[in-house]
Amino acid sequence: MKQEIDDLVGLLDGAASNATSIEQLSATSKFGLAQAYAMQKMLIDKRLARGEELSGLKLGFTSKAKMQQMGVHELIWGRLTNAMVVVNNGELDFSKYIHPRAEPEIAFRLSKDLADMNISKPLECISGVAVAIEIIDSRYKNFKFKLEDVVADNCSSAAYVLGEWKEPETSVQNLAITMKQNNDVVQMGNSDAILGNPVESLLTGLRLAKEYRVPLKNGMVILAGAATPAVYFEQGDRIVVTAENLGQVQLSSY
Ligand code: OOG
Ligand code: MG
Repeated sequence: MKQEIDDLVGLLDGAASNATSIEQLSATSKFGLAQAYAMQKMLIDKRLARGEELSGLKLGFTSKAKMQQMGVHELIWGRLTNAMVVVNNGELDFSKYIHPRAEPEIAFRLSKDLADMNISKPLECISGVAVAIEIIDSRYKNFKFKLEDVVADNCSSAAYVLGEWKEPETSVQNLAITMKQNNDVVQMGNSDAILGNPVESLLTGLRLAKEYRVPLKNGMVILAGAATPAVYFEQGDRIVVTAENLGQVQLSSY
């Protein structure tokens, strides 16, 4: 079993490194959700051993729109690393991904280490809020997976871009969000699609980090989950996400 799990994690790691999709692991191996989270940790530990650094945590399937698009109806979470960061207005090397999709996100920046936080006072736990773009790139063929598959695959995490940080007091409730692909508006949504209020996502992320001992530190980021379905984009495309109160964030691909 241990060898099999190591091999499955190796398959996911190889798929991400070589930008080559693989069959769903659940098609041929039986493993549960707890095992999937353990595999996710093993997968990220490989990246950390290669010199990447943990940069935060992301939530997934925090909106009905995303659940419906992907057919998974449970909240999931994954780990972010510094290798996933693309600067605002920066460029993404399309050849490094399998079939990337973009989605609009809200990001929180932590103001202290998790160990020093009082989660009942969320405003004190953050030093900023920002609009963000997340690039997801399932390592599975046709971007199709079951819950355990996507969790083991670190929730399809591939890259993220953060807009300018705004004051922590900036309201993230009931914000209109739009995503443009080149000159077309491809998604419109509202921040309240994220668990009724993105702050709920922040709190959920902090609770999960405590439960699973994810060593979140001052300055790290929590991505709240997309408010709208994700969109495929092509090499050369430009993605722009705008959120009321938070401004704009942009990414091009080459
Ligand atoms: C899983 C990741 C979901 C979100 O914001 O809901 C996610 C996927 O859709 O491939 O990042
Ligand atoms: Mg996301």
